[in-house]
Amino acid sequence: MATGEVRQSVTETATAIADMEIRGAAAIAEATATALREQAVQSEAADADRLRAELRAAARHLYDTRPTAVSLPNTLRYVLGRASGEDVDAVRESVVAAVAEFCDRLDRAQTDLGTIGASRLQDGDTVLMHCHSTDALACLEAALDQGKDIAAIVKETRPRRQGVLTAHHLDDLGVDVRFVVDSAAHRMLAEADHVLVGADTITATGTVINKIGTAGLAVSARERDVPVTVAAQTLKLDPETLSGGGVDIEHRADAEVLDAEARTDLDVDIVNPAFDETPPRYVDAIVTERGQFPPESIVTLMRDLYGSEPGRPWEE
Ligand code: RI2
Repeated sequence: MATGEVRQSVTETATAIADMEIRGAAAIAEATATALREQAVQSEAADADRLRAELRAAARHLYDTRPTAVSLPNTLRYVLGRASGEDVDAVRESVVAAVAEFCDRLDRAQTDLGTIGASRLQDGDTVLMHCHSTDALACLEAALDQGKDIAAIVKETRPRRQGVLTAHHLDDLGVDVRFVVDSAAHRMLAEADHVLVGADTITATGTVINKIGTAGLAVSARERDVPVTVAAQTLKLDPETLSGGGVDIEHRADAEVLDAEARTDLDVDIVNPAFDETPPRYVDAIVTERGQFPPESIVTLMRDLYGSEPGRPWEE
């Protein structure tokens, strides 16, 4: 199919995801679903097969933006798997309905997960957070709603400093926040009762793929006897890892680490992996909307939800 038939709303969403104007696994999922709906609504396809081909092309375009967060391919699976019907209007309507249902489930999942995660936090606790995760924040917000007094230590999260977003969010909620540079994490763990982070992807072995710095934080937390909770709705479970597949870790631009001026006359390789892998033994619980699980047992839930052969309908 000619690229021109991928609607502008899809290419704009893809660019916004690649540039991280839209970021965070849940936000990427919602934007991806919405872009597929716009493709269906705006399409001038003459028949059902043509519209399905356009949707697959739009999905490929979105898929190619960021490689690590599995919420993106899981969203494509959800919507494309429901693009059914004999004629073009029926396919269009099925996509619109699927996206509405998907976005509703996304919101409910985060609310339900928040309530479950909040049960792990006690009145008076201090929570140490890394990066910016709406799933992790949902747990903290639910704990506040339950009347618990929770304080936070927020890590800056170099290079893109998403910790600033978390600090703003918590400050707006009236939480007592201490903001620290990443290298202060080990020291500050002495004053924390919990580490609470999100996830971009969870593998079948219970390995947590999250923003770079999570793995080191989790290892330090174990050394300090601070429990590590990962808040991740089931959209973050990667069914392709059920058959042993790995997760592609995104490497981003040098300029995120050092700006052009700092790089002048500097002949070094800058390495900028956006994510790292935390082994399951350093994680106490993965909190999902279906309950909280020891990481080693997440494989059962993954199989129940996705089956063992998830497929890639956008490649068909
Ligand atoms: P929610 C973010 O990645 C962070 O790693 C965060 O923990 C994760 O997405 C999940 O975000 P990035 O998009 O879905 O900033 O919990 O690279 O909002």
